Amino acid sequence: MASSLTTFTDEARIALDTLSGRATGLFSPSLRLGVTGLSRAGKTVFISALVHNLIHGGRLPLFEAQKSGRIARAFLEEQPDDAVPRFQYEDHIASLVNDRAWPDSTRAISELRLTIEYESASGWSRMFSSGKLSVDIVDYPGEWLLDLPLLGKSFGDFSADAMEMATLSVREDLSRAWRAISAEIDPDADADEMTARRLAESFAAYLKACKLDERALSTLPPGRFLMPGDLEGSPALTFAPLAGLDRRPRPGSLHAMMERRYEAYKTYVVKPFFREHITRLDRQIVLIDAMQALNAGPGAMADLERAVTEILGCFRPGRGSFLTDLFSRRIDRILVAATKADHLHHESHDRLQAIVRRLADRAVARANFTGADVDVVAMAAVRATREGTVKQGRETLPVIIGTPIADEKINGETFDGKTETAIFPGDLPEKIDVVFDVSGSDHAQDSTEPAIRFVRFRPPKLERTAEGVTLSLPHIRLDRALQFLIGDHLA
Ligand SMILES: Nc1nc2c(ncn2[C@@H]2O[C@H](COP(=O)(O)OP(=O)(O)OP(=O)(O)O)[C@@H](O)[C@H]2O)c(=O)[nH]1
Ligand SMILES: [Mg+2]
Repeated sequence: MASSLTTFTDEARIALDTLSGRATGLFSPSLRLGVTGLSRAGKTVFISALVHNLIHGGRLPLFEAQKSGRIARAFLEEQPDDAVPRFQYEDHIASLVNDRAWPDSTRAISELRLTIEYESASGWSRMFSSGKLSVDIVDYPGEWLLDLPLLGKSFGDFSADAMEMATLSVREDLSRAWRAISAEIDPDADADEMTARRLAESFAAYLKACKLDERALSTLPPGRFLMPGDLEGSPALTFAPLAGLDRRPRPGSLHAMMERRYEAYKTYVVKPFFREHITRLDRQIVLIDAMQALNAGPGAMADLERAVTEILGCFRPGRGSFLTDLFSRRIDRILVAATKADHLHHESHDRLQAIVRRLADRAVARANFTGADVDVVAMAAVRATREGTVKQGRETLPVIIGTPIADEKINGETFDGKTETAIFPGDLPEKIDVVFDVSGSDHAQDSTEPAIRFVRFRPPKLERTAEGVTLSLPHIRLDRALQFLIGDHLA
């Protein structure tokens, strides 16, 4: 009797929660915006700059609601999810603005609620709508997202795919040590913890090597191998793909052990993450570090394209995909954004955008993907450079001017982190085909001079008005990104 009473009250409470949830949804609409990208792509900087510009009324001419003066106020509110770490906006801004240093790497999920009070554009909706929109911004590692395809793969498929990727020319040397260890191992031998650990560690070392700067390769799953968080050392992270799997695992064998751990990884890591976070998103921005991939050559570009293809496939799986059933809401707009465009002179910004467009179009065509609007932008969430010209003989060269970070080098010169320097960044090619042409990749990677000269700059010194008020962070096309991601909800 007592237990059925509890059940009744519980159910009643759930029903009430749902009702009040609906009611809140009605009076204060909210929009969940996912921000992802592989590590160092620029997620933290993007969110910080976006929020800072909205709160401080930054210059956003392409963001219609702001341009037409309809935004009354934007402010931070308590986020709705108590169990998710808060995006530490104040810390990141302090480091960007006060220290002129880039914020620390974040490497996990975090969330922030930004509420915008606005006036509706049409008189009709002004009468009915509350003019308040809460944007829940969720920052999460792209590496975790790339785990999603694992849900549809058996341990055998996962192993076969990993082996195939490992022997591609861009990865073949990095994976050699792991492949050597794995070749000596008999999957049918008795399960042994030390063997499992040795395999998992060498596999993780290979994945980490792929990420290093000069290679700039995007990662392969499992994503938590690079960012284990509190799962470090747990059995669910102590496995690796195996070579030569041609039959069902014998109970008690290494094969059986690895398979069980792989399934545990899917159950305890991958599924909860998607259920709790990804399936609730409305809008998504995917940040890519195209500059770094361009610098590393066509092999890295092809690899980036593969990662974007997989990422897009996760958001809007087409019919017949096992992922379709997992989604409760549907993402209807996705923006693929190349950040750090302030490393190029503005004449090259459109070329960078064209490169991203090509990459995204091909990714959309290849991914099993339906429905959502996909747009692209070349932008800089925080513009660290200004533009100028330098006379060299008779020529006038377009340059970018900024303060290179201490210990950055160009042509043998090492910077001290204090001096402003003009740099001729080079141009992106007019014909964008060459940056995708893998057939010429050996040549491109061998050539000592990359097409663009790339140094990292410190964040900019912020201008102050005559009254001593600090202006908001400068950017390139951040307003265009904002318009696409949330503009229609402020109409
Ligand atoms: N010049 C310039 N550099 C940028 C910009 N955005 C990011 N960067 C550089 O890229 C680095 C990584 O940016 P983050 O925003 O920390 O990247 P993240 O994706 O949050 O990285 P993780 O937290 O490690 O996953 C920064 O430390 C900057 O050096 C930008 O708009 N302009
Ligand atoms: Mg971050």
